[in-house]
Parts: sequence; structure tokens; C-alpha cells
Amino acid sequence: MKREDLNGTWAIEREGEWPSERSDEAAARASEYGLESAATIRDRKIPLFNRSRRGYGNFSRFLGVPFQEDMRELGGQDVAFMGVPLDTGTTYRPGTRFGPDAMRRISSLGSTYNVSMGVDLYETLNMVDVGDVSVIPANIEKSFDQIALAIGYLHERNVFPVVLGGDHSIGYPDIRGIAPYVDGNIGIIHFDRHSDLSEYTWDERMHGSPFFHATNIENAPPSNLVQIGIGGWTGSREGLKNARERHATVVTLEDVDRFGIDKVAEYALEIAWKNAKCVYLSFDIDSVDPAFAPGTGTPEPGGFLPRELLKFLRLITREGLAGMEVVEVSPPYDVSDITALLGARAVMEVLGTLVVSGKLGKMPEPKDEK
Ligand SMILES: [Mn+2]
Repeated sequence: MKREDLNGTWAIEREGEWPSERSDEAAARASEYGLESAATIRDRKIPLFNRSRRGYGNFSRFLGVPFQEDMRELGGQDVAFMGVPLDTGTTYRPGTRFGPDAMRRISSLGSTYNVSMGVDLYETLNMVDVGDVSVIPANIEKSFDQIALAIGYLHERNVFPVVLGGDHSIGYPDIRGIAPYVDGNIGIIHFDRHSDLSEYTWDERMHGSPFFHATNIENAPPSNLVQIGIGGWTGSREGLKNARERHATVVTLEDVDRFGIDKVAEYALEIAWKNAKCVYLSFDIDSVDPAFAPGTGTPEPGGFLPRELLKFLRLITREGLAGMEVVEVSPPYDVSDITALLGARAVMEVLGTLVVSGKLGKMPEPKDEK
């Protein structure tokens, strides 16, 4: 093993090539607006009143990015974070209505620079937080109408939607909202311990049924649906029957153990992209083992390690995505915010990969060496 072969060595060099223009501008603005600090503060860039995008409070915006107040002016941004505070579709333990806020809050932890990937989200992407969709807690079908309309609005304006859920029932309106704007088929890559392919639970379209209804959409065929991480004791038999009848692709965790992450990711891309125009990512936090992601309504032991999951996300994102959702983060069951943090990191990992793969945003020119 040699020093020059290390990713760490590359990372050290890479950091030096990154500009910090946008961060510097934001810091300068924050200093001006936030007034001068006390004389004892050595770093004069620290304002008296914190007006920066980081710090102990991020004003309930993912990564502290600007809030898009006037939605009529949306367009031209690269990414929009959209909260869907819904748990009406939960069949047993509710709480995911608090998911978007928990992920926004914990996204304050750390920076927007990924050391080993060598990418700075803040410098490369124009990101906004569009707040939450007004869901109708007492009526899941009306909530679906709201969600589909909202995500369709983002997609139509060519802004990459990052949906912060919310229970998994929102997977259906998310795809339904995008579908009309796609001139061809949509593939779906779905990480979960549960297949979520039942038609109804408790007589309604709930969080166990998004992909039954999504794959009824003409240009979201089940032949382009690949579900990864399925297994255990909480997935329904009906879901498997429907996967069989519709010829969806189910990859269990045993398959992942047998074939390995690289091969499964390659296979998933093959299935999802077959004759498809774009691919949508649905990430259920409960695909990760409850030891690492306890804050979720339907935990199932034996899931992914966070490290495996993050690698998986990087691999399946390389070919580009039309949008993504993080679902089933349920703060009332969480411990030390670890589940919300993993949800936030999944979003960042995907965005970072989209940038380094040239699928989103623009890599800045390397700064001049002086
Ligand atoms: Mn699940």
C-alpha cells in the first residue's frame, strides 16, 4: 500500500482545488446583516446576530439554504427540498409527520463538503427549501392530490425534487406527479425491508401500497421497478403475490449478501433503466437496520449497515435521477437524532454523487493557485 494510492491523499489535494466563493459571499452578507461582534471575538467574520446558513439553528431549512417564499418564481434552481409531513398512511406506529422537520434540523450538523468524495454541495448547486406541502391529515386521497400537484410543479420547472417524508404512502403521488411530464417510462429503484406492493391496508391506500398504485401508471411499469433489501417478518404476502403477477424485481438482503453490492447495483440500474427515460429513487429509512435507524414506524431487524446503504446510493445514482424521496423517518422513536441524520446524509450522498457524475449542477472552475 502506498500513500499516493489512498483516497485520503487524493482528498487532501482535492480540497485545495475547491473555490469557496459562494460560502464567502454568504458569510460577508451575514456579517453585514448581523452587525459587528464584541471586540473580544478574534474572527471578525462571526456576526453579532447569527444570520449565516449554518450554526445552531438553520431556520428550518434543509442545509440552511434559502426559503423559496414565492413559489411562482421557482425555476432555474438545481434542487428543491420539499417536506411532506404526513403519517396518515401509517398502519401501526405514526410519527413521520415530524420527519421533514427533524431532517432539516439535524442537517445543520457538519458542512456541505464531503471529504472522500471531494465535493461541495453549496458551491456547486443552487438549492432552495420550498417548505412543506399542505397535506390534509384526515384525508389521504386529498393529500395525494396535493403532493402530486406539488412535485409535478417542481419537475415541470426542471428543479430536482428532494422529498423529505412522510410515510411511504407518498411514494405513489410522488411518481404520479412526475409521470405526466416524462416522455417515456420511469424506472423506480426502491430501498426497503418491505415490498409495499399491497393494493390496500385497512381498506385504504396506505404506506404498504405505494408501488401497487404507482406501477398502475402507464409509464411507470412494474418491469422497471426494482426493490432492494426486502425481507424479514413485516413484509406482506400480498406484496409478493403482486410482485410475482406483475413481474417486478425483488432483491432480498440474502441476495445482496450473495452477489455483493456492486453487482446488485449494476443489476438494479439495468432493470430500472431498461427502455426508461428516467429513474426515481425511493429510499425507505427502514431498509437500514433498526440498530442504526430506530426512528421509524415499522422496523425490521437484519437491514443494511449505514456504510452499505451509502455505497449503494452512490452506485445507483451515477446514471442520474429524476428525483428522490426519503420516507419513514419517525422522530418520536428516534434516539439522539441518528435516524434523521442518516436520512439527511442519504440526501447529501445522492446530491454529491449527481454532482461528481456530471448529472446535476456545474463543477466550478478550480481556483487559481497563487
Ligand atoms: Mn418499509
